[in-house]
Amino acid sequence: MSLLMQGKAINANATTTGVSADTTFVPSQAELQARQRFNSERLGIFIHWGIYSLFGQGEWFMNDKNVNYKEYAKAAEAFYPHNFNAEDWVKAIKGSGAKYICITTRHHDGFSMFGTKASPYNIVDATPFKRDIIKELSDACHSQGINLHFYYSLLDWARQDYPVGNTGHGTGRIAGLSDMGKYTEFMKQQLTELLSNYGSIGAIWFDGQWDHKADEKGFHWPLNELYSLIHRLQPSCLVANNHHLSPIRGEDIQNFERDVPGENKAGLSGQAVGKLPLETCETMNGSWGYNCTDLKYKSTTEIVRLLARTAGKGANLLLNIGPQPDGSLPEEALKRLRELGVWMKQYGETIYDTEASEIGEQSWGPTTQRGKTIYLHILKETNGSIDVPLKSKVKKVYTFDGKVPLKYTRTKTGITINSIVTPGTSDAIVVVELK
Ligand code: H79
Repeated sequence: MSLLMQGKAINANATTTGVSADTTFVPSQAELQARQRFNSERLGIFIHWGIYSLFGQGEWFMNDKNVNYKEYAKAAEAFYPHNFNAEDWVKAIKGSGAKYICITTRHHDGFSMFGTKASPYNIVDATPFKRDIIKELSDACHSQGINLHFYYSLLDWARQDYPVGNTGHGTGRIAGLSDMGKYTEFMKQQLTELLSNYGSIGAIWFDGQWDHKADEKGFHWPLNELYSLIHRLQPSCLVANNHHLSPIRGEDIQNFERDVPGENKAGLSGQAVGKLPLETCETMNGSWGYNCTDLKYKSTTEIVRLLARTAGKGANLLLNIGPQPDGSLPEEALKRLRELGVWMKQYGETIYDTEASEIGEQSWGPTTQRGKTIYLHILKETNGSIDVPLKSKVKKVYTFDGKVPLKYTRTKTGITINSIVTPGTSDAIVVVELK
């Protein structure tokens, strides 16, 4: 925790990002406090919603099927999510035990899901629905008491002024019309709106920086400008950037896409784990935006285990839902929110406001710690005992459920706990109290 309080704990790594970092940046007190708040929350819900939901093939549909941006825009004219109810969304999400919501305000397709004066291509001006769903959601979040974060794409497959990068080559933009200065002004205007019209915002979550590689001559992401604008408009608003690289100054969160920090199974998160608050984002099924052919949802048990594993690394889990074109959340997602809520009510104490313990992750599962209390999350079948490497002296060992004392013996490297009954539950939790 204490490291989070030090400005110098930020890893300045400008050379690998193609971005000129502000080496003089020092986070404000409000920002440092917000990092601590974020770092205690442990569970957030990600929402990927845009006009792409109408196509039912995820948020990369425009790129994947090389849809001309003018044809794609016709979906806006048919976007009328009559079942959207922000209060219901927030109630269901809060019920899961999540402490924050991160929603796509504008994804790579370039469509703004909020009322913006920077472009007519937005939910208020370009759809028959005409409602600012971000406004409705922010009102519901503030009244129900849950933090709201904004996803914001740095790349845009529909704007001529955005210099074409590694993606969106088949969306009909004419080369030679790019103007990064103009595009930067557009982003700054939108970020100003997002941080002026929707109350207090917990974080801006950037994505898409990887669309331009560092070595491309003449191209520079204006991150300094964007970050300092955010810090100036809302000093407690955190900056996250899902660039799959080490964080640079001005950022507050290190993101890992589809991976527990330190693992790189999905291939997007090879960067070293740093000292900033950590966040893993992952889908409930296999898609971010609504995908009508993807009904392969993770079980609640799998999600609970992922949550225990991310918490065991000292990271938050940002768990995604892709709302349907009518504005409702898929029933399978609602079911998991309810089931997660039941689990968090009972076991949240072992997740919220914890940190990675000195034990780390063992063959039987991850561990979390608050003060002198360590929680062993036993996720795998054991043969009746587990070895726990431990330097500190032990006061008591007992089951979290029912507080039943467990016998243990000292070993050279720690303790061996006997009479471990691995249950049929998602996570058998044993508490170790240190002296
Ligand atoms: O918003 C969700 C996704 O749409 C977005 N991030 C999550 C949170 C996302 N975009 N891309 N990806 C996820 C996968 C990244 C693929 C990449 Fe590449 C591989 C980026 C860089 C290497 C392929 C090659 C795409 C661009 C270049």
